[in-house]
Amino acid sequence: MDRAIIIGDVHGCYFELRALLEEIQIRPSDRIVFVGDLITKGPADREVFDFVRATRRCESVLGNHEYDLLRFWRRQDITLSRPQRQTVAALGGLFDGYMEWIAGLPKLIDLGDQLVVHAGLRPGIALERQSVEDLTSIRRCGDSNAPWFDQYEGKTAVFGHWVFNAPHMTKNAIGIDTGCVYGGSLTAVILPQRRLVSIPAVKSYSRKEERSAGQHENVRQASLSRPSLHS
Ligand SMILES: [Mn+2]
Repeated sequence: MDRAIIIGDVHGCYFELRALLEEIQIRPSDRIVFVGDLITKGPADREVFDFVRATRRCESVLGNHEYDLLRFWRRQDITLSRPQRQTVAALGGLFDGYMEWIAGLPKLIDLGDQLVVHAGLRPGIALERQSVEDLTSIRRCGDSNAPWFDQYEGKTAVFGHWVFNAPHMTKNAIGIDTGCVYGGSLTAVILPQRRLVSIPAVKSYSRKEERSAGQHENVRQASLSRPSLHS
């Protein structure tokens, strides 16, 4: 049976990515889909970008960090965070080429029975009307300010962005960012079986304080609730 392997936020953790693919025993017929945030905060941004670009069956949706770099490249009004500036430096003279590739990434991939997005979907809004900001950054919404995935009832969405201690699996949403770059693990979910595979991080590559300024409020709010929140 053809499988889709959905991989959580890599954030430059190339070693763990290769170990994860090894553990899964990738087959030629597998479709490999990343939830975005391939880069920033980790040790090997270029290697991860190069691997995903060069491997024909790999795809990725746009993450908030790719989106921020894209806006910076397009000279839109954005101030990069320190980890993002380090990524720009790591990409060096090849930055333009990487950004041309990033500019072509989809914001959402529809696998048929499941969707793949970076952050999530705004409940009650049609797929084609979801904003790029919501798709790459949504966390909480509505009058209750509850997590989007506790309110969403559409086609099963596989997402990253929200760091969980363990994969968060419900009928309509599967969260697979288990915080590899913070010393957690890199997780994949294999569809349609919903089998989870995780590889522990070799070490913590980034402290959780290193976030862009605009996210601090979310983080304070999240520290009161059970699942920990990081970008
Ligand atoms: Mn993110």
